[in-house]
Amino acid sequence: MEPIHHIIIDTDPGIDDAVAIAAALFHDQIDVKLITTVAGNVSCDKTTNNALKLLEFFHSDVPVAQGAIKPLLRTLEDSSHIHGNSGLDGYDFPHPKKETLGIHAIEAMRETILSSKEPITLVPIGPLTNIALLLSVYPECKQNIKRIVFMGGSASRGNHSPAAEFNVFVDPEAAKIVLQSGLDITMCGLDVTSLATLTKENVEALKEMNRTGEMLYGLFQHYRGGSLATGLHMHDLCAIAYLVKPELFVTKECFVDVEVNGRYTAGATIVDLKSYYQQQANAKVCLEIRVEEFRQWFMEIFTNPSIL
Ligand SMILES: [Ca+2]
Repeated sequence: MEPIHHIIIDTDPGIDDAVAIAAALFHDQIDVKLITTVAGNVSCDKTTNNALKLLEFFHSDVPVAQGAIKPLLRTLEDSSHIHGNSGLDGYDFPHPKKETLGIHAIEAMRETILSSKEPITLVPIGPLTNIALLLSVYPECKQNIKRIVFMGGSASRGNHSPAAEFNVFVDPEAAKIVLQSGLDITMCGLDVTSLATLTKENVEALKEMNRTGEMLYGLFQHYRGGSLATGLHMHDLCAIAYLVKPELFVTKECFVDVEVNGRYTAGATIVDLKSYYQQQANAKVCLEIRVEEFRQWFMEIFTNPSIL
């Protein structure tokens, strides 16, 4: 099958990022053109190294470009308590021989977007720093960006502060720039991603399947995004699932903005489901997910005999 989604993944691996990257690489409807890295779960040096390790593990020739080393205005607050000190604790990857492109992520994105015959979908699964920079420095790229499907935000509560989801919390100003870009935007936030868990049975089934399953199993033993007893959160994988299985999600188009000033609420996404503000809708927000079918989809991808 010809791929129908030509994407750039902007990422901060991160254990759930590793799962999302693997799913995208293995999926025959997805053509991953470029992977760019950003500071988030851990420092950008580490997220870049992790992206290189993963791609080498998958024998992938998808290029990697390193991006922003810190949020636009703020100091990085990482989440190594969830993903481990390296960001990918739990599997002993060899030191990668693969190297980055040697140009900044926004330069690499610009070249990829402007030279692509097909419009590009951006799939940010970390803080939105690189995407905000790209749209600010090279707005001409917008003409060949089909849409943005990002993991982040929440229509309800947060997971890094009472009000804010981690990716938006880390760089609220960047998220605001992206949401105000006028592009076609889908938000996969905590309303669906905190429900999108893998069960202990799913994880056990992976273990014996193939070397990817063995690798992910190792990472999952160290992942603190949920637990094996209550389910492991596959936040970032939801953005990939939305691309190829949008029927698993209930969405609503509405006005979304980001609180950047609040003492307690900085990084909160204001999702105006009831149009209190009478503002034009600027994003499609995922509100419900069919979790059982999400798990089935996950298992079909990762237990496919053709994968590594
Ligand atoms: Ca991530």
